[in-house]
Amino acid sequence: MGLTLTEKILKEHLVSGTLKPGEEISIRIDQTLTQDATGTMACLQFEALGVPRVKTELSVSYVDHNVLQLGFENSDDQLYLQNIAEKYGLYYSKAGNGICHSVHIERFAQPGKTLLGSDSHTPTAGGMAMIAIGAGGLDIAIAMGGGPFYMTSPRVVKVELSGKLQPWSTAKDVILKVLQILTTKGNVGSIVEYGGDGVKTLAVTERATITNMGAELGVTTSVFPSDERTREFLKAQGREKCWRELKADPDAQYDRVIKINLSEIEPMIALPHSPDNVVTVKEVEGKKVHQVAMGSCTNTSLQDVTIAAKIMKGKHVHPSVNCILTPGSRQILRMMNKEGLLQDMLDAGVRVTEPNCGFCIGMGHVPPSNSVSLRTVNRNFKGRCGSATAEVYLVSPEVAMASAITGVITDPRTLGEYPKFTQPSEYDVDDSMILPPSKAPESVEITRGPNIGEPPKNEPLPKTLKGTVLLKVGDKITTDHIMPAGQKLKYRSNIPKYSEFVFEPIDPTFAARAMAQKALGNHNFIVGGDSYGQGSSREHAAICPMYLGVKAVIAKAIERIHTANLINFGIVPLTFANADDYDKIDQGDELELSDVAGALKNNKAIVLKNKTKGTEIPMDYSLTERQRKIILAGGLLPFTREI
Ligand code: MIC
Ligand code: SF4
Repeated sequence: MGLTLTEKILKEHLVSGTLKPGEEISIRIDQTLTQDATGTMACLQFEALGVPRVKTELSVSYVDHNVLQLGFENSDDQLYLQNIAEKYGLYYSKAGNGICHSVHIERFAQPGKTLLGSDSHTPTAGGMAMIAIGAGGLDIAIAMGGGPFYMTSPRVVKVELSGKLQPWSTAKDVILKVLQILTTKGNVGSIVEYGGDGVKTLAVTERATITNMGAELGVTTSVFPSDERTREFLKAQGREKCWRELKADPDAQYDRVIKINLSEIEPMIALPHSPDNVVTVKEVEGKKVHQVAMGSCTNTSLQDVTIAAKIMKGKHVHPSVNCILTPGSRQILRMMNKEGLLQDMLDAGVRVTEPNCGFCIGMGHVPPSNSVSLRTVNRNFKGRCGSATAEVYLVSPEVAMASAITGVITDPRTLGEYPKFTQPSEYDVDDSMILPPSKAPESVEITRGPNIGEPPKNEPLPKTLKGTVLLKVGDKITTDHIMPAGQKLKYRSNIPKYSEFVFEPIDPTFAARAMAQKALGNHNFIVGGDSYGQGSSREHAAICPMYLGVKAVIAKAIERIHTANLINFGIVPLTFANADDYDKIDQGDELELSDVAGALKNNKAIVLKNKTKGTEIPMDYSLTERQRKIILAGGLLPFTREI
């Protein structure tokens, strides 16, 4: 039987286990990527491992999330990251050089390799035929130290593309269509593999838009084949020698096949507040918009910005709209400058910022209260933009620009002829803002500002857990709810301080209540609904609750990366054996998990006692032996030190 592309790459990297869906495997990691918001903790943890030099083929540390340097915290983090990179053998992409995923595709991604990144949009590099996976910072630290990455052998879903995109329909509309079909729920443990005749009509950067936002499906990653289009892109980046052809065997077997005819794709839009709340733009045309923001790792390729600038040329942003463009990388910004596209944007009244994550993560450009913001980003979770009442819609650059001109949601097909764009035969390469590691690492001193703390320590799991349900939440709680970013980002290296904001958007009293219970020696519980912990890979959504004494999360379903992070920090992730039992627990109830340590050790059933209601509730967990041992040890760091 033939192999899928996914199986081929995984097979080449398999360290342990067999490629049977659902089984635990571990794979060798060729490349790692970290960004500043998750990277400081990853590096602190890497230091704690005591490995003198990274053992991967390539590790890159990017600064892109928090570049404004509004206070010393931010600048201290950057200096620390730069020193660590110099000393331990990482490349360091300076603030201003661009968003990690955009720069990685341009300068480092390589067909057939594995990439582990401390950011949930790491799958962007799947557009370059990599198995690229998002994980918590501690997993990245271990991979940098040469350790394998443990994961569930995936089910492979094929998306078979036929036809060709029509003018004004884009790669963004394709992934929005896929999200409409697969939704953000129920895809844990799968990898989406693209194939079919339509693949060759898409450039690498268009593929990267699709794999990027594949993260919103909750899948492990998404991957495209490596073909002549891949070679063309690598050649234009001066990296043709990295190319190799890679595709699935014709008789490969898939767990599910979804067919999409690109010729039938229309401009799409995700309505507030979920990326899978997708309809056609036609259905919501005419709604007044207050802000249009183009940027993020999803949609600022050269193609995206060129078409956007051509749409804006000779036009002007509507007087009641605030229009922002944040290019994905310095390479793109420099090319926009040289090709006069920047001028067109500036003339049109577009506000252009330096390349970074920026507004995508609520760092500035917060829309007004109760307003409508049209964004080309990948997530529209409530509050992520920095305003709790604004409504964020996700669209392609084409829809964004058309709407910026008219001031209302606009189907771009009404603009007439589609601007021309030809993929460049040569990108303008200048790697001067990517610093190589030091040749004299012994002499590099690590500077640690006052905001840089230590990774917090945890005790082994107590035999029995007893305590209160400190918070009961509903479905689709994202890591943005658990551990808000935006202006709080600067505390990512300071766990005691950052912990003060756990669950702040839902219940600002949470942290104080948790600390009070912890001081009394009680264990804290969180109860959640479906898709608990979706979104960002930030391990802080586990580290900070750990710091606040949270010992177990009980939910209807917990997302993949968040589950892994909970395990990594010794928090027991449990699901209801019967989803309806969710209704049998209220906030404030006293719970007990007697001899949970023994049950985990022996892989035995766990029953939760609700002491307030006098009921017993059966729990489910699907944890491998290794994961159970990690939880018993109090987390991955103590576990790694034990072995
Ligand atoms: C995001 O898009 O939510 C982020 C910010 O890039 C996060 C990482 C983080 O929280 O630092 C992600 O996607 O993993
Ligand atoms: Fe940055 Fe936004 Fe991409 Fe996350 S989704 S890496 S915040 S641009």
